[in-house]
Amino acid sequence: MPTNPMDPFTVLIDLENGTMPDNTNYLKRNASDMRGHYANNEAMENLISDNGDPLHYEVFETPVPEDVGQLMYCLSRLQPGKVGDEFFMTKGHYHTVEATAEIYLCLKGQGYMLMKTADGKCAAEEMSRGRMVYVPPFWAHRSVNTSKDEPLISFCVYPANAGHNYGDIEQEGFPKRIFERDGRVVIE
Ligand code: PAN
Ligand code: ZN
Repeated sequence: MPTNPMDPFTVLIDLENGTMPDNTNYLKRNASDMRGHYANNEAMENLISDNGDPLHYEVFETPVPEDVGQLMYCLSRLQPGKVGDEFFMTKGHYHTVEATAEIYLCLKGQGYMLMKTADGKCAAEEMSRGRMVYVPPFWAHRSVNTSKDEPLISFCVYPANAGHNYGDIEQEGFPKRIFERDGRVVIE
């Protein structure tokens, strides 16, 4: 028996609105937090100045201890929109402990999980209600909302000791981006 066992608990998830009403951790990123991540920097500056620095995405958590054996979980809610013709997306990251996987269960919306490895592999898996994306160990991941008017909502679960490495993605980017061209979703 561990010396300090945790008690079981439940958490309410609002499946309709994609929130965790009793969250104790709330992270919000606006357009200005995403500078440098999109292909068109000028479109990003215009979005910030002309549209009041709109909300990009939110993450709701009720964290558990970041210990080996624990599972961290969160609700991720990514707004629809575009920077130029590139769809809104999350920053994306590797896990600091690289050999840790993650499960994303899409609860609502439409989009893709873009994934890449440090040695150049890239993948895009579709996200839609009820579809689960398995992000294997060593794969950086970023979600992209391709809907015109609906948030992309996912429930994520990953080892609590995984940590987040944003710096490498800020430098490397992803080999592919997702655009709207002539009304179609294009990955290139
Ligand atoms: C998710 C992400 C969440 C926000 O919980 O952290 O979707 O994306 P960024 O972390 O890239 O800003 C996850 O992958 N956790 O490991
Ligand atoms: Zn992750």
